[in-house]
Amino acid sequence: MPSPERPSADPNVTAALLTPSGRGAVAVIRILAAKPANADLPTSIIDAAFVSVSGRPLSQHPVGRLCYGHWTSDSTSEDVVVCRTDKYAVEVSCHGGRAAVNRILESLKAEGASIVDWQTQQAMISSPVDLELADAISQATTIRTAAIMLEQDSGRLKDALTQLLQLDLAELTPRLVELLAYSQLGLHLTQPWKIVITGRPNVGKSTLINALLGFERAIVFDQPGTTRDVVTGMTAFDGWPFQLADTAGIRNTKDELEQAGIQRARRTVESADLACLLLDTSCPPTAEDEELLSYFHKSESGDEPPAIIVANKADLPDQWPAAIPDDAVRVSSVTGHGVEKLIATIVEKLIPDVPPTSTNIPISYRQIQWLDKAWQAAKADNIAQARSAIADCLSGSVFVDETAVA
Ligand SMILES: Nc1nc2c(ncn2[C@@H]2O[C@H](COP(=O)(O)OP(=O)(O)OP(=O)(O)O)[C@@H](O)[C@H]2O)c(=O)[nH]1
Ligand SMILES: [Mg+2]
Repeated sequence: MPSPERPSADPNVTAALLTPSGRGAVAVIRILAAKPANADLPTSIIDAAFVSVSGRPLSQHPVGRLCYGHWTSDSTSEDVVVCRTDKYAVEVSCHGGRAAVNRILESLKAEGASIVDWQTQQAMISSPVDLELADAISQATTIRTAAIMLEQDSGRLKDALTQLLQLDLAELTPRLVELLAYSQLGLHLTQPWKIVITGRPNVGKSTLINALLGFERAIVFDQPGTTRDVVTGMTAFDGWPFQLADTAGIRNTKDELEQAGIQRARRTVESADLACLLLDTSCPPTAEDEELLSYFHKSESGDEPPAIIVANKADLPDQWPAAIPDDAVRVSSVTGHGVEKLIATIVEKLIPDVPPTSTNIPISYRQIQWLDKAWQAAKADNIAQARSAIADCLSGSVFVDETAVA
C-alpha cells in the first residue's frame, strides 16, 4: 500500500483506507476534499479511473446513490461500488485484498491525491470536541460509560457548547452550572474511580479485595504483615469502572520493608477517591484501629478521601460491642455476607446522582477547565471573557492557567 503521508502544504484531495489493512471481504477508501468546510471534492479525480455501468460520470450521480462500475488503471480493472457520501467526500468499496486497494490508491496518488491515514483524514472533518469524544469512547471500559458518551456523539456535545456562545449572561450561568455538575463523572467515563482498602494488618483486606473482584488477586495469610506492596485490580460495579487497591496493613513496625509498604499504602490512600477502612470485629479494638478511625473522621476539608467503615469477620463473635460506628457496613469476606451491600454503598457514595439520559457532560479535563473558566467569568459579569473561554474549549486549545504562579 502506498505509505500514508502528512498532507502537503495545500493538497486538493486526500485519500485514506478506512477499513483495517490486511485480508477482508471488502475494503473502503474515502476520498475527501482537503478543505471540506469550504471546498467541494473535484470528482474529476475519480472520473479519471472510474467508469460506471451507466456510462455517466460521477458528477452526474446524486449524493447518496450507489454506483456500480469498474476502476481501471495500469490495464487492470477492479469491480467497485462508488458513492458520493457528501459534496466533499466519495467512498469507493472494492475487493478487500491488498492488491485492489493498492492499485486504487496508486491511481489516486497519480492523479494528485495525497494518501493519508484515516485518523489524519478524520481530523479534517471532525471538530476538536468530536475528536476528544471519539478518543474517550475508545477508552471506555464498560457498556454503561460507552453508552453515555455515545449519546453525546454525532456533534451533540459540540452543538451544546456552540449554543452557549449565543446566550446572554442570565441564561449562560445556569447552563454552565448544569454542564459542570457532572464534570467529575465525565472524567470517570474514561478513568476508573479508585478505591483503596486500608486497615491494620490481618483484618482481612486481601480477602475482601478478592471477594470484591471475584477472583484470587491478592495473597491471603493468617499472619499480620502479609501484603507489602500495593496490589490493584479492575472491576465494574453497576456498570461503573473501579480500580481496587489492596495495601499493606498499617501499624508501627521496625521492619524496613514493611515500613516502605506502609508508606506506599498511605500515599495510595491519599490519592484514592474512596477508602474502605476495614476493622476486624472478631478481636477487640486496638490503638491502631482508633487512630485510623479518627483519621477518616477528620474534617472533610483534609487530605483524607471519603471513607466507608467496614466491620469484617462478621461470621465470628463480635468483640466490639457498642464500639462499631453506626454507619459501618458489616461483612464477612470469607462467607460473602454483606459484600453486595458494601458494593451498593460504594456506588451510592461515589455516584450519588446518575445523569438523566441525554445530559450533556464534558468528558475531558481540558473541556472542564475551559468551562470552569467561562463560569468564573460569567459569575463576574464578564460575558466577553466567558465566550472567549467557550470558544477556546471548542477550538481544542490547551488550557493555560494564567493565574498560576510561575
Ligand atoms: N472468619 C473470617 N476470617 C477472615 C475473614 N476475612 C479474612 N479472614 C482471615 O483473616 C486472615 C488474614 O486475612 P488477610 O486477607 O490476609 O488480611 P490482610 O488484612 O490482608 O492482612 P495483611 O496483608 O497482613 O495486612 C486470614 O486467615 C483470612 O482467612 C472473615 O470475614 N472471616
Ligand atoms: Mg493482605
